[in-house]
Amino acid sequence: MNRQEIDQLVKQMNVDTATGEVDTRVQQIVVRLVGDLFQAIEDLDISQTELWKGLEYFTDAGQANELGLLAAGLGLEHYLDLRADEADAKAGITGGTPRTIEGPLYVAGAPETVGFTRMDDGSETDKIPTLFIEGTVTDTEGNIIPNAKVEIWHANSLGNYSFFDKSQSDFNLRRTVLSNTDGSYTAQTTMPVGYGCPPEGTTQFVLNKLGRHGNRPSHVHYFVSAPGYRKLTTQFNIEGDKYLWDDFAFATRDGLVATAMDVTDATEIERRGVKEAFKHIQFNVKLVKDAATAPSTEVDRRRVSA
Ligand code: MBD
Ligand code: FE
Repeated sequence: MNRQEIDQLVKQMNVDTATGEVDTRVQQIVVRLVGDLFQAIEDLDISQTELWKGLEYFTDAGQANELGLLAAGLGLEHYLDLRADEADAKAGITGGTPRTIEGPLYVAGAPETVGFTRMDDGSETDKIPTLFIEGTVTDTEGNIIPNAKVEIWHANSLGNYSFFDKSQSDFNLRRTVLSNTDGSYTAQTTMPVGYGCPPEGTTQFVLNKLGRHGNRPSHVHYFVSAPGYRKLTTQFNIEGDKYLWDDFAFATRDGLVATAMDVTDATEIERRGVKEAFKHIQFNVKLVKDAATAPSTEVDRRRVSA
């Protein structure tokens, strides 16, 4: 079939058959996607068996709750970031910390403190270095933003995230810290290790078919929000990781690479109240003022709330 015949057929089956109330936006998207699928079947001569294997794949990926992971791995989530950047540029919005993907592993409801937070439950302090993350939240001109909500989450020494990894304590390595009156925040935690897709999972299954790995560099996620500012979804990725610029989720970006400095000075160790040398990362966040003309940065997606 040619495209005209395809579009005619899709319209006959999905538009002309309407007898009830129509959600015109959903109708528009369904008609387009079904037409594009039929076209791909034509162009690639996709067989019936291949089509059913594809649908079975989505069944399995959904049952495994891996569709969010698949969206990251196929670059869909990063593509949406690039589109959001483009929309911002068109609206004349510049500056501020770059955005990058949320990923599928956020959990709402983490414990909240002001200024300082201890993120780890202490179970890994003998295994991996302590990490102090410090930074300020400012506007794009450098004016401090007190009381900004800084939500931080990251993986443990095995690259696993609490809640999804039931062996970890509740909200381990997940915290909300409000910036101080001077705009600063400090998080004491443990060094994250890069995530790898479950090797027997549905996402890695398709990555294998593409000859791709499913690894992320060591990284730390952020949501940063404050009244009057655009919500920022971002991460820093840590210098020195072999996957820094080979991230299966394409989240590493210029301006989001952090260097973990070794701190060995005895007075610094004592001042921090830790026993040994530790790592230190500075991650300052610049928020962009909200404006009526600015595209929204709020994304409504299903998130776990524990
Ligand atoms: C992660 O930790 C992550 O950040 C993404 C994007 C996908 C899988 C695991
Ligand atoms: Fe992550």
